Amino acid sequence: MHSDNKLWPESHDLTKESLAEGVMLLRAFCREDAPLIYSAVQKVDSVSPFRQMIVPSGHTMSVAMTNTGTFGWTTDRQGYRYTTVDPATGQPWLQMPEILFSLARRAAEAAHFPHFVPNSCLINRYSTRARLSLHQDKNEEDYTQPIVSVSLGLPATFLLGTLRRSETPRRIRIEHGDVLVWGGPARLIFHGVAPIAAGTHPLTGAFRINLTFRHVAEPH
Ligand code: MD3
Ligand code: FE
Repeated sequence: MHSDNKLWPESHDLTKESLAEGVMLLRAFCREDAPLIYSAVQKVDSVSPFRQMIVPSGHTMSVAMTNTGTFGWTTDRQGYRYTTVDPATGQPWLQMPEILFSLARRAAEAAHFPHFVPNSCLINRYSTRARLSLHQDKNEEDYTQPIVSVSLGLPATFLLGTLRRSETPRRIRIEHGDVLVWGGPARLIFHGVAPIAAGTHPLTGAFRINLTFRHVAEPH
């Protein structure tokens, strides 16, 4: 248990807050389900292990990634893309566990996107100092559906930018169990994650885990 508030500050209550047009923050939305969600993450890891991917510049990402669902996001020296097969195993990504699918649907619905059908879930694992620099998510080719982001474990400072890379992003503290829904005008904003501070979380240990649920357009 983490009853000592000096070691683990009290968490947020369940609230719904609009951070910007199209950005809804659902505090503590999945805190109760977190152990089950984390078990599903471990199952995904057993099929397609977390790995640090290489970006086209040749640098290795500090964040380790895996995927579940029909499509998985990957990068290598050739570029960013969605694939149906995990390049590391030659096997399909694990079918999205029902607990993850239903969580994403419920969160989207709470943020007024009632028809969200995720077919891709990218799972990011951050250890101490891992970060994600400011970027846009542009590989899905379907910007009518939202992205649902679920955070577990160590807290993070989320960088909430605008449609312009040059504008200074807002810093939003995201904690275990928080869910963010990004849609409409927010779908193409620049965003990132500041370096994760060292710590230990009762469920995830030394990690922060983020799941992003997406609807990826079928190849045409
Ligand atoms: C806003 N992940 O995987 S989740 C990513 O915490 C990514 O691991 C971060 O950015 C993380 O691409 C942030 C929040 C998020 C995800 C996708 C978005 C915000 C977004 C796409 C468009 C706009
Ligand atoms: Fe992103």
